[in-house]
Amino acid sequence: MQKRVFSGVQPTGTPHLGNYLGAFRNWVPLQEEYETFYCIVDLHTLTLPWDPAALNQRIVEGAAALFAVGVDPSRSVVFRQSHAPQHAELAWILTCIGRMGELRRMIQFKEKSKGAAESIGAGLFTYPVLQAADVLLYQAHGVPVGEDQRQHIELMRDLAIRFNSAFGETFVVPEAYIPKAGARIMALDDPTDKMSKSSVRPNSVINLTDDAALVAKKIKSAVTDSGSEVVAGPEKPALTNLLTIFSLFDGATIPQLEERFAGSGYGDFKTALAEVVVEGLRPIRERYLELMGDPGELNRLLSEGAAAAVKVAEGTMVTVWERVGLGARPGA
Ligand code: AQP
Repeated sequence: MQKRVFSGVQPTGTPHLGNYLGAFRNWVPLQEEYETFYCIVDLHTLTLPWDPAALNQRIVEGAAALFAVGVDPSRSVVFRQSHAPQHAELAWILTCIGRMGELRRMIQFKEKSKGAAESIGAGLFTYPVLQAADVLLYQAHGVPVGEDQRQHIELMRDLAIRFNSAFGETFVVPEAYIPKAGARIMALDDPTDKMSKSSVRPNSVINLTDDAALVAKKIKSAVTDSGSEVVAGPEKPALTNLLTIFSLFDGATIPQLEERFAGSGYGDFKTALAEVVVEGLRPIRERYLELMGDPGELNRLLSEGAAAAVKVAEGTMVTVWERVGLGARPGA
């Protein structure tokens, strides 16, 4: 059987350069080698306050972004998480074998609950278990994600191993596929903070939908480090981030770029960076806008994807039901 890959994106806002460089661009070549499942994880979005009136639009935008970067609906199963109810069902069973202590250690929970741990929704606490269900349902071998998800993949491995040893071999134990470069793109206005969809600082993020003038403006206003040399290094976190972005679009290594920009100031470097990013994003943006012109077709593709996903997910649930002693699945 061809090995499988699963990954997801939350419809929490417009996808950005970090999502693209850390995740989406790596999802495209995997279609050559693997059976690929890419999911708009809408149930995850409910873990923090959300706008019900905007959610559906965000989901369609997430699908458009994936197709615009080159995910091909004829080769990948692209679907909405909430349209495969097995995700929530398996999440419950895994929650019952998950441990409070291991969930309490999740860095994302600590960051996102920021001191409000007592009043935050319980879904934010258990969401890594839903994420484990997302992947384990498809018996995925690989999970291509950015660095921020490493700890959650460790947790899903632990849950799979624990389930297999308690109830018998059921799940493939997945591995994180984290790219060597681009796995953590930082905010343009603060290189200590991850570039994030839900950021309230518009100049911190380059969205895949930003036009050329806006990209240039945001790059021009990006913070830099002290000194004037275009070099990467631990004392130059802002330049390291910008050089990483340059390198991923241009193909040159960071040492080659340092050589290319030796003697240039930050201004010239930023002008060149803006050109490279604008050119790199141009075809994605154009395709995205074209796809967004036909939301009916995007919804049709998502429905087709959901039908294919449910078949695989239900197959896993039939086994899980038997293994945990719930017996035959209704309708199986
Ligand atoms: N800054 C980033 N650099 C590299 N990769 C990143 N990813 C997210 N931010 C960066 C990767 O993008 C994929 C989809 O992310 P997600 O939708 O699951 O959201 P997230 O990881 O919680 O981060 P966001 O996009 O910033 O959203 P919010 O603000 O809602 O938390 C994942 O593979 C992720 O690793």
